[in-house]
Amino acid sequence: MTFSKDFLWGGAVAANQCEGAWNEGGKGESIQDHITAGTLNKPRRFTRELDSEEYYPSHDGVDFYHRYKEDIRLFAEMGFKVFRLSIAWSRIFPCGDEEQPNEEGLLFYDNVFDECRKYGIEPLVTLSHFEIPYHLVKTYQGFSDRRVIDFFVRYAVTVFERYKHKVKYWLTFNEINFATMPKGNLNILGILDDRTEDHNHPWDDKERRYQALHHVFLASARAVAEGHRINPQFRIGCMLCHITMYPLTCAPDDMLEYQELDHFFNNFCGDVQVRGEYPYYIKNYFRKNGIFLHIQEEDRQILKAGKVDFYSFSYYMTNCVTKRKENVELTLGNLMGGAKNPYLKASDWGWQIDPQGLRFTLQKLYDRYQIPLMIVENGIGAADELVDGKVHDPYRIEYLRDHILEMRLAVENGVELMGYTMWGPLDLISAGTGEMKKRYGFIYVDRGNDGSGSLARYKKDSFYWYKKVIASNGEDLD
Ligand code: BGP
Repeated sequence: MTFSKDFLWGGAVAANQCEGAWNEGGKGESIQDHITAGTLNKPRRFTRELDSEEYYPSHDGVDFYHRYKEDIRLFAEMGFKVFRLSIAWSRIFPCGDEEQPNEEGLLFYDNVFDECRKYGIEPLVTLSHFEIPYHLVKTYQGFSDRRVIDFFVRYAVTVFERYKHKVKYWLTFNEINFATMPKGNLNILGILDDRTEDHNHPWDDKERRYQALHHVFLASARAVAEGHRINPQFRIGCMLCHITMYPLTCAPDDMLEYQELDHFFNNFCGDVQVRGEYPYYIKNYFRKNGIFLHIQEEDRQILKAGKVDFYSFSYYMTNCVTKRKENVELTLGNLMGGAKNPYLKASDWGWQIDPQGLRFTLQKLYDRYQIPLMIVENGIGAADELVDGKVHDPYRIEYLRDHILEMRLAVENGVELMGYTMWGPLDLISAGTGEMKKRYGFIYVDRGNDGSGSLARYKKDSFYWYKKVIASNGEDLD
């Protein structure tokens, strides 16, 4: 057994990290338009008002809005079968609560999808990738207000109807399980408490956060049901950030700690979206912590009727968990760090590299759900150097090769895997640090952290390598 003939090879981006044109074409402000640039050592900041002294990287992105034709042509040259991108909700409904959509925004994505189709590339569209319209945050405190579910569903139905002949694959909320952490208040749920001074350490009301997440589950489930009604051919998935963890030691305490965190962060949201109901361990957690959610009887029906068709996830790194409080070496990571694994090396941004962990994860997820899986983000952020128009990036080739090899082994073991979209085929703004310097792409973009540079595109060595990988359907990884 190996990759199926129609395996979806490609790459993934998000609107706010590449489009730019933040206030063109009738687009409204999204929360991302208020987040400043940062670095590994200088956290990004959310400013309620735009500050002319600050640099907001989403405003220009890497100018995909104006250069999508060139970029999609380069993806086609690599042989992409699929291109994952998000629709910026605030391009379609600038405030989020209007009755009528913004035609210019709809037209932009018509053009992008037509361009993909021209080359036989399937678009895979995320409806919400950390991009809730800012107006919904200011006026409703995002999804903490039940009315926002209807606004989201209106947006989803609008784009499903409009693109029903152009797009078959959809994801509802990017890394939805981010909302299980206080930091997910803003990005996923659109909650910005007046008492919050630093969005990285927000004022957190757990009950409100989980209530808002309940509303996000409903919004997602209703979108799935509407999507299936509009076009029964649609395949609509959930999307989680799967942070695979290991117990740091074989102490039984560490094993139980691992199980608890794994349930809480990795399994909970997927269980709701795949199985259509809340799992026992989270109900117990709510009970123990005095969290009472308003869940109406019809909500249960909605969750059941809106189960996803496939499970997709991001995978970059792994970490360890332990009950021990002292003498624990720590590591950084995507959304969260953890205890350092002595058997692994890390990227320059401190994310531990663990290809075998990907095989483990695929097998774990398939054991759990037995529905098709898709890896929709995977890659390594590195400080590439452009010299004489060339970028030599053997470290990226090595990272991706090792992960694809493990992915192949999981498929050989019987895991049903639909596709693989590496993260950031085109260098783009880092979500975590707001930098350009942390590059993932096969295509180098001449742009600096401060917004300098010509924005010209250059093919890296990995560009030619990935082209071979796709042409050989994952057989030729050398
Ligand atoms: C995920 C996000 C992406 C992406 C990626 C890499 O959490 O879904 O938007 O950016 O992580 O993270 P970073 O950009 O911080 O390196």
